Amino acid sequence: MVSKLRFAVEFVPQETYWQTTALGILAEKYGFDFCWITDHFNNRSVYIILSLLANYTDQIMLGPGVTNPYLINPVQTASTIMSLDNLSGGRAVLGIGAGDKITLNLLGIERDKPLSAVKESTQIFRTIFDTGKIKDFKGEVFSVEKAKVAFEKTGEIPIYIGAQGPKMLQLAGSLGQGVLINASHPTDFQYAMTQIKKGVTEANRKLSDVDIAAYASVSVDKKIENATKAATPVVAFIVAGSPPVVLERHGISVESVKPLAKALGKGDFPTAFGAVTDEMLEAFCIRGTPDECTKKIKALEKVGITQFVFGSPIGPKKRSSMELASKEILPHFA
Ligand code: F42
Repeated sequence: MVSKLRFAVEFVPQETYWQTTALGILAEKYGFDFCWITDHFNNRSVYIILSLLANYTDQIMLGPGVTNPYLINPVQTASTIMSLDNLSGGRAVLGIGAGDKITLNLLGIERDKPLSAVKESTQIFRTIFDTGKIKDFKGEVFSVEKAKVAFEKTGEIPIYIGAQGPKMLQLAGSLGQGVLINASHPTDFQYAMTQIKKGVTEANRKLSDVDIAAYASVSVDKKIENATKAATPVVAFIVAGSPPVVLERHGISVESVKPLAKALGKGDFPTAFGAVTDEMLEAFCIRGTPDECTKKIKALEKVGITQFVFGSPIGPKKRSSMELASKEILPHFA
């Protein structure tokens, strides 16, 4: 089978701007096709880092993965992404999602009607990207009387919807050029594919119109112990934040997660990380040697993904794990 899988990296901009920029430059050199930067107000600015990356790279696609419609009005986001598109010579992609409930709540923002907010944002983005303006838009969450952007985009700007829930996945199937699914196990993707297909069918589109991305938690190293050690804290946070339906899908009881979540809540990291089981690691990340990771990525490709994102932690050391992936994983999909 000829693989059509494309590869991406995800960076959380917690390091200095120059460290993340250097990693992005290396990601391009190592052959990754996309660089997604996460967006949370408590980290460094997603758009400042994307601008730097646009300046210091030539080929890799760049975008927020994902921004949300609650902190920034979608018209402003459309204009910002078109600016990034200009700056990067047509390499901008836009990831949009409902936003992280916990960080939004800290600002007193309720995620009111998340499905409508993401749907209407996507409609606003598409209209502005395609025509440079929008008029008389009346949705449930947003209304735009008249807005015109005074410049044109450089390339096509695909919109990716970050989705886990059934309705959001269906929305991505019906409206998105892509979907970013925060998961790492084939069982979650089988479920997601069913929902995406529903959306595709309803909108009279083809499945191949949607780039289906596994936004996975990955830890690759030559030694499994090192890979596991780096993955454990990330998996602890994923498990604590997973809805019961997702835990149950992997045979993990809600009861068994309570001590872990309680320890995390108190900032008792040794106890929380110590409560991470092999079962949890298997369900919520792809970890191991390059060969082990390759097998797991191939299993996801079989289910139907078309983009694979090396998400946090990537490995014990991001730079060397990206290089390892580039030399020993990506060639299996060439
Ligand atoms: N969030 C961030 O804040 N920053 C990031 O950098 C980020 C990256 C990211 C990458 C990939 C990814 O998949 C998600 C990512 N997220 C990030 C999280 C993202 O922002 C969302 O929080 C996450 O995807 C969860 O969204 P969800 O798809 O599970 O959707 C939620 C909101 C949900 O409840 N969905 C339901 C569903 O079935 O899909 C729909 C709920 C519904 O129908 N709501 C009604 C409506 O109109 O919206 C209202 C119902 C009512 O009673 O009010």
